[in-house]
Amino acid sequence: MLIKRPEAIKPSEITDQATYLNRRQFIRDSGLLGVGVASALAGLPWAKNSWAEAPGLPSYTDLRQSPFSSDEKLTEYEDATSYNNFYEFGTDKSDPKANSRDFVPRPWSVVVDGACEKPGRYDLEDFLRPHPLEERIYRLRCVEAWSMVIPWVGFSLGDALKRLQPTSRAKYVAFYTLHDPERMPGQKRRVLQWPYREGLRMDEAMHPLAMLAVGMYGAELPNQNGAPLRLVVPWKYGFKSIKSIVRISFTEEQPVCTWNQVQPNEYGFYSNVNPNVDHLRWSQKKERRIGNWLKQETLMFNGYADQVASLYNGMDLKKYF
Ligand SMILES: Nc1nc2c(c(=O)[nH]1)N[C@H]1C(S)=C(S)[C@@H](COP(=O)(O)O)O[C@H]1N2
Ligand SMILES: [Mo]
Repeated sequence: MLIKRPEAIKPSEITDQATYLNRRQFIRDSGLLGVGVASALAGLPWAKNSWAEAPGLPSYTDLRQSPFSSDEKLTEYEDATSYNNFYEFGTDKSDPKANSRDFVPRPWSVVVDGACEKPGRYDLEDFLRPHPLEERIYRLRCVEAWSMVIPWVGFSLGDALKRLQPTSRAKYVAFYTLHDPERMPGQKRRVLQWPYREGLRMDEAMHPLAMLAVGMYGAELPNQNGAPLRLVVPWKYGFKSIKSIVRISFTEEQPVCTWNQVQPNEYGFYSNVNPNVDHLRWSQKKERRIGNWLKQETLMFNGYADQVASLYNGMDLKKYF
C-alpha cells in the first residue's frame, strides 16, 4: 500500500477543493497521523508536551525557530483549537470548531489594493511562495482576559508588505476577512458588520514581530484558527489578529476596525495589551492562561515592551487605547 505521510504532501499538490477535502479527511481517518507527526516533529518544543494531540492536518517540515519566541509552556493543542473567537462561525467559544468543520479554505486568493505599486489578485500559493516559513512561539492575550501560548507557523508581515511596494501615501494597512455567508454561517446573523476588518498603522505592520500565519503546532491552520491565512500581532489584544484574510489594502486614513466600529468606547484602534488601561467593563491587570488555575499579571504590551514600546513614544496610551 502506498501511503504518503502527511508531511510529504506539498501544498502544490492541491488541485481542487474535493481533493483537498478528501486529503484532510483521509489524514483524519487514517491511523497515520500519530506516527508521521511524532517522528517528524519530535525535535520541536511543543512535541514533547502534546504530540499525542497533534493536528489532523498536513504538517510543515524544516521550520526555522524564531529568536522572538517565548519559552513558556505551550497551550495544549486541544485547547487552542476548541476555545476560539471567530464570529463568522458563531459567538460561543466552542462554535468555531463545530461550525467550521466543512469549511474548505481553497481555492484562496488575496486581493491587494490601495496605495502600492503591486496591486492585484494573488493566488494564495503565489502570495506565500517567496517567504520561508518559520515557527514563532507567541503569547496571545485576548481582551476577555484569557491567554494562550501558541507555536505559529508563518513569516514576517513586513516582508510580505514590502514586496507589494507601498507608496508614501500608505499610512495604514487594512485587512478583510472572507465574506461568504454560505461558507461562514455565522455571517447570516448580523452580530457584526461583515466582513470582519482590522487595521494597523504602517510602522506597526512593518515591525518584525507582526506575523502572517499559515499554521500552528507544526501543521496547517485549523479552520477555527483562521485558515488559510491570518494575522498575529502579539503585543495587541487578540481581536486585532484577523483570520481568513482575503484582502489587504494600503490606506491614507485610519481604517475601520470591526470591534472599534461596534463599541468605540470599549475597543480602540490601537488595542495594545495594557494592564494600566482597563476595559470599560473589567480590569486588564490579570489574565488566565488557558490550562492554568491561577491568574497571572498581564505584562505591558503582552511582554513585548522592549521590542515595541518605541512605536508609541510620546503617545498618551489612555487616550489612544
Ligand atoms: N475574522 C475574524 N477574525 C478574528 C475574530 C473573529 O471573530 N473573526 N476573533 C478575534 C479574537 S477576539 C481573538 S481572541 C482571536 C482568537 O484567535 P484563536 O481562536 O486562534 O485563538 O481571533 C481574532 N480574529
Ligand atoms: Mo479576543
